[in-house]
Amino acid sequence: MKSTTGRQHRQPIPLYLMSSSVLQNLISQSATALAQNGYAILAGIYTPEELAGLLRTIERAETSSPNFRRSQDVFAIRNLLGEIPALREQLLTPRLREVLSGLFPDSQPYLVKAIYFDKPAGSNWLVAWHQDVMIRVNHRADLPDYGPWTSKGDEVTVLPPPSVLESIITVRLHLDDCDETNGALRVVPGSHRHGVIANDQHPHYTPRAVRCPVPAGGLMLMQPLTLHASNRSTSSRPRRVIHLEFSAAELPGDLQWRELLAVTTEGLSC
Ligand SMILES: O=C(O)CCC(=O)C(=O)O
Repeated sequence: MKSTTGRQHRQPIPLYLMSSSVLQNLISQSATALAQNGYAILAGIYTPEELAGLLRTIERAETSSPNFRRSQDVFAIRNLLGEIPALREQLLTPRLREVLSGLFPDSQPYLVKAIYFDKPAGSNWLVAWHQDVMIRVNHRADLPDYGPWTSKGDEVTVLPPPSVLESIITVRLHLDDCDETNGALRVVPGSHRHGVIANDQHPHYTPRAVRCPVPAGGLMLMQPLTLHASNRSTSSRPRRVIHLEFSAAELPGDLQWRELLAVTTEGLSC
């Protein structure tokens, strides 16, 4: 496409068309940015065909389980890879493997949580400032540095010690182009370095917030302790995201991540 000045407009080349060494270099820069700022964006990791395949699998899923929660303003699928096992192989593309190797250079990460969020066009769903501080585990246990605990049905969550929260990297795969009109996350750069921040302290941090637009097929990487929020949608486009959390941390005793899947050569498996 030519601009009015006659200069050629170049679309950035998606990472899925670049050589492995370029990809590795960009992943390494993103890992550094993630450690420093608590977030980073990697565009062009999934091809349009891969995204279409993921969406087809999600759309065909049987939705009767209580983990599928649909309202006018949001459709969420909790325990996504437990509910739709076909996604386990589809998600773990060679490029996602490269991303994980770059983010966890010295250890083998596990998938510890997966959620699908569809914020439909015009959705009123907004998410207030928060950090993701609770982890989902298999049962309650009397452990130093773990707590408070919450239980609802068979769902048990706990606030773990900081080392566990710091071990988690969130990888949000965007299935649609996402900008400020359809619910791009806002984050406070560097807030992950301040531990758990009390709600009444959030206003000291949020004036420094930045917005994180991500093109379809791109990843937003985030530390769970990064303060984040998202707005209502004023767009006619949906914002569909697969939210994955990875960690290489072992939990103590027989406490275990509730959704634990190993990253293997076949995909993500029990
Ligand atoms: O997807 C969103 O807009 C918000 C999700 C979120 O904040 C979270 O999963 O912690």
